[in-house]
Amino acid sequence: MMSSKYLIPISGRPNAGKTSLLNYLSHSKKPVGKYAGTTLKLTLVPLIKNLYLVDLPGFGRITKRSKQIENDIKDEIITFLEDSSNQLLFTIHIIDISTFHFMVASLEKKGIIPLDIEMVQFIASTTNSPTLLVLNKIDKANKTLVEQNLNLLQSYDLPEIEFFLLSLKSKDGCRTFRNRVKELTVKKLGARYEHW
Ligand SMILES: Nc1nc2c(ncn2[C@@H]2O[C@H](COP(=O)(O)OP(=O)(O)OP(=O)(O)O)[C@@H](O)[C@H]2O)c(=O)[nH]1
Ligand SMILES: [Mg+2]
Repeated sequence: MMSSKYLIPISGRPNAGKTSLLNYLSHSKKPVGKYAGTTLKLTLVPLIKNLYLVDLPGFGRITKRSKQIENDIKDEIITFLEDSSNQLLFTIHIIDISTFHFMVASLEKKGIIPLDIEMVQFIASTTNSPTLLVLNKIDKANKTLVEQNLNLLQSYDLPEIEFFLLSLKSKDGCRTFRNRVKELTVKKLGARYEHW
């Protein structure tokens, strides 16, 4: 890698739990909220020297905001990913598993590809880096719903992806995920990136 500043972006729809995940990984306390659209600005949070997590604003429907703001956000995310592609170690995409399956079912009736799928495909093609797909809020989903979601995701033509089931509320699966993030970071940047 040429650049001296490395980035790990966290993308996902509004309210999926991006900021909650960032807070967990970086021990920070950025605001999280019940309503979609809590984070509207792209925010860099340091993890360790020269390595930052990037909290991307949620793309898609945002509570009480105009279509124009949603489109501006989408453009901002796309520009960021294109401009910083050589600084990205890998990308984290997060989905709310308690609503994903239902949302996709209603979209499919209209013949629309879900934004999450488009986003993961876009990230892979633009950045050429692997994606970690986090299925969050498993505390709100039973076993059947989890399986339905996994089957659904596997029915799409997705690039090189690793799945993680977790809950940022109960913290189930969080440690495994953190370890994988560290492992990948160390693999890319070396052992001095182990201690965060
Ligand atoms: N039950 C449950 N709630 C969660 C979990 N993770 C996050 N939440 C809640 O979901 C809501 C949204 O979380 P955020 O972290 O703000 O989501 P975000 O993706 O950053 O949302 P925006 O900034 O609006 O795009 C908050 O009320 C969180 O407390 C989880 O694993 N289980
Ligand atoms: Mg947020």
